Amino acid sequence: MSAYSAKRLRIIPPHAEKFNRAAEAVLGFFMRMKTLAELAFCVIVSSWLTGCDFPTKTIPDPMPPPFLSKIETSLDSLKIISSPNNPTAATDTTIGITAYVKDSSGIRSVHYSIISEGGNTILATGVLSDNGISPDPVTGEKIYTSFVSIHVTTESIGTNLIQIQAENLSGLVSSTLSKALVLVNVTNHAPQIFNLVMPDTVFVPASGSVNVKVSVAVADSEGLSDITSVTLTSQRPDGSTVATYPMFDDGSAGNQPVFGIPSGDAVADDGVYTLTIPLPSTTQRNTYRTFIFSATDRSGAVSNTLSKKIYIE
Ligand SMILES: [Ca+2]
Ligand SMILES: [Ca+2]
Repeated sequence: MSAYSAKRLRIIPPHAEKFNRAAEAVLGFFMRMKTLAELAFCVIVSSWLTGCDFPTKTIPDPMPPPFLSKIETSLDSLKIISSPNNPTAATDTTIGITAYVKDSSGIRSVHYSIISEGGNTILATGVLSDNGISPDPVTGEKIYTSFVSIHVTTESIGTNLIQIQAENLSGLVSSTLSKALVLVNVTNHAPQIFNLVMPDTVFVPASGSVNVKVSVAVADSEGLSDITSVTLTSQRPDGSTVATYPMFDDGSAGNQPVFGIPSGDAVADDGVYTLTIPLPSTTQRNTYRTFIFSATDRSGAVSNTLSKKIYIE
């Protein structure tokens, strides 16, 4: 082969080929190091520019609902005169309600409800305003105000609740903030209970259970709707309390939660309150329990008490 041909074919000796591969490996190593160094440099500079938050990804908190920080009312309690013959005398009144709201996205509405003790009657419901129109003094400061007229009946005597909720423009609703509004009947009379009906002795069966029915009649000068509770308290011979149970004037409409059976009441809303107590076969025999009865009205007045022993055989 001529010198020309050898040059054209670029014949490379073996030791030169090893040298080339080593050179390529060293070059590749430095290129990778250069890339890593550039990356590290970017991270350091970016962290410095962004307050060291890069490259961590943070998940933003979900938008919080509005927050009610305080309720103020122009009165906490109201004395009224109420009787069955004059149930709403001097009881139409106006109360100022103010709610303090915190929210970052804007408030759509602030609702109020005034609910009677036990939640059976809504005395008033509506919205509070932050429009700068009297009684709201300043618009847009997130203090919501309104005058609310309430019409009081015998059902609203007692501890009513003013409940406030706010909704923001995102549709998120605050938790309910409540404040008591106590309506006191200054001419109230305590209830009376009478005509207690219950067995002297009960025989516990060898298996299953036996039902013991007890009832008591209640009266109140302000009417039966003034009664909020009639209770039976069971005591051991040493005077310690076993439990206090509610009694019912429901005409045995459905099971009562106390024992999961109907109350045994004969007629609904006649002022005779009843409770049926199931005694299982495991009940302790040859002892007695003392049952004590009383009633409470909407003004918190407690009746006389009646008590009677029941022997368990
Ligand atoms: Ca009463
Ligand atoms: Ca009844």
